[in-house]
Amino acid sequence: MRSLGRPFLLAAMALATMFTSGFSLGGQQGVGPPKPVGATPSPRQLAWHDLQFYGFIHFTVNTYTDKEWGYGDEAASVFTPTAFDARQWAEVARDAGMKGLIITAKHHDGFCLWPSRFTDHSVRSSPWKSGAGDVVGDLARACREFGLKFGVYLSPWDRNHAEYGQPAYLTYYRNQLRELLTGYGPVFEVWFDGANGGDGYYGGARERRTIDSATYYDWENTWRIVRDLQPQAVIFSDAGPDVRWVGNERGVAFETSWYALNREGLFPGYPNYSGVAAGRPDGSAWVPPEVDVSIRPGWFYHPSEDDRVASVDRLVEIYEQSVGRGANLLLNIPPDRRGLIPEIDAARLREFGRRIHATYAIDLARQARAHASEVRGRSARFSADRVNDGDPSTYWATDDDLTTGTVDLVWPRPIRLDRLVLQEAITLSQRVEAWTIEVDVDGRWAPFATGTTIGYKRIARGQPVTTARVRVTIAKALASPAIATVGAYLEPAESPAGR
Ligand code: FUL
Repeated sequence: MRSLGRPFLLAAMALATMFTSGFSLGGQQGVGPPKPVGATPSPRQLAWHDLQFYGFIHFTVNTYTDKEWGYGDEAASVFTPTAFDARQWAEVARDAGMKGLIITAKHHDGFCLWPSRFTDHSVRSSPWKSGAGDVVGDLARACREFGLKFGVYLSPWDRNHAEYGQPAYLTYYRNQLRELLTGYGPVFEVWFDGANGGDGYYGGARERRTIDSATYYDWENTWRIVRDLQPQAVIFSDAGPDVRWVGNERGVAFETSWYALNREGLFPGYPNYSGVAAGRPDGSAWVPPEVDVSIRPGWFYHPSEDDRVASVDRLVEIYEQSVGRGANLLLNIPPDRRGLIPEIDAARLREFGRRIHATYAIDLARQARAHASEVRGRSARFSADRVNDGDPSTYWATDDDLTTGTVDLVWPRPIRLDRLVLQEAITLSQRVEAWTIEVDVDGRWAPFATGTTIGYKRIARGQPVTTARVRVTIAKALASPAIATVGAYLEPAESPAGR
């Protein structure tokens, strides 16, 4: 080393500085991160994206009257769980891989699963635990015990309440919201439903009440209560502000799905929602979609649907069409009349959890070397190997003037894979509009999968293939791509159980 002399050393150090600090030989830019090109997520939304999968609990008088929408005249005496156990719900949810549970604290029928101070129409008037029970409290506790987050659904439409449709009902609704947000510990999501069918019991009036969904609820002031009391909670509704409805209940997110949305004029129950559900690349607000779907045809438990519980294959399909398209999955798992997740549903969920874990536990890309067509400012900070370093906060990026690029994964020996997972650095907004993945088969590139948007996560599923080289091409982007992850996975050989 000494014999090389001082001038050589200085030159080598200068070169090393250029490459590690990313000095661009092109010179047209520095080495800072790319700038966002539109809406970006808030910290509470980023935390929400990380959850990916959680459950919905639909449970109320409907469970006992065999209805989907109670009219509001159901006597509290019908609510008679015989073996209620919220710990069983939470245990099943955890085993399925869920990260939280959201409960219908009050559905459209108005019956409250917690002993609200503002009405007698609640568990307090039911025979269950002689009126001393609290479903919401028991679930919040069970979620804490099993490491799950806890969320609430409070139906704005209340077919029981005499004052529904008048300003006084809003006071009642907000009082209930405050009870739920102050009495049960941290809440991760508050779910505001847009449904409103008009007719109901309404304290005995038994009539049709139409409200103007755009103005009646004065949503901005209701949502402020959530911000004040649980600032970390995301607010879900057709209009966001944090999370939006995907626009269907079939368990499928849009193939091309933009997180951004123009929220102006939107509200829960917005009539032309299908026109806005996919988002838009130039939308002003970050409002990512959530896919809500039930494991059974109905949202509530019906004995007649015991043989229509989604199969494990169907659940995997739902997962890959929701989480795999950058949305979060809210899977409904309704308790039965005992107050338990039925055995058949529980078995499916556990088998599903095992299958997802077995497929995605080992990222084969970690053993590959990554190479990129370009690296932003030639900086190690944005180099190709950021896509498979196991750290989703780092990313491969190109210079600002490029909106295309390729990154290759190369393994020392061929591996077998059937899924690739792409993730964008979403703190820089959503950028990619089109990508393709090819695999090297006998020295030639063969198509594996192709798609459009990526966002938080895109699961690309193809035929199982043995290869030592994968190429991801970003073919079109709103701005220079920033790719956080390229992962490679293989679903283990099929086991017939539980399908
Ligand atoms: C809908 C409601 O009308 C259904 O009963 C269910 O709660 C679903 C999740 O949202 O709007």
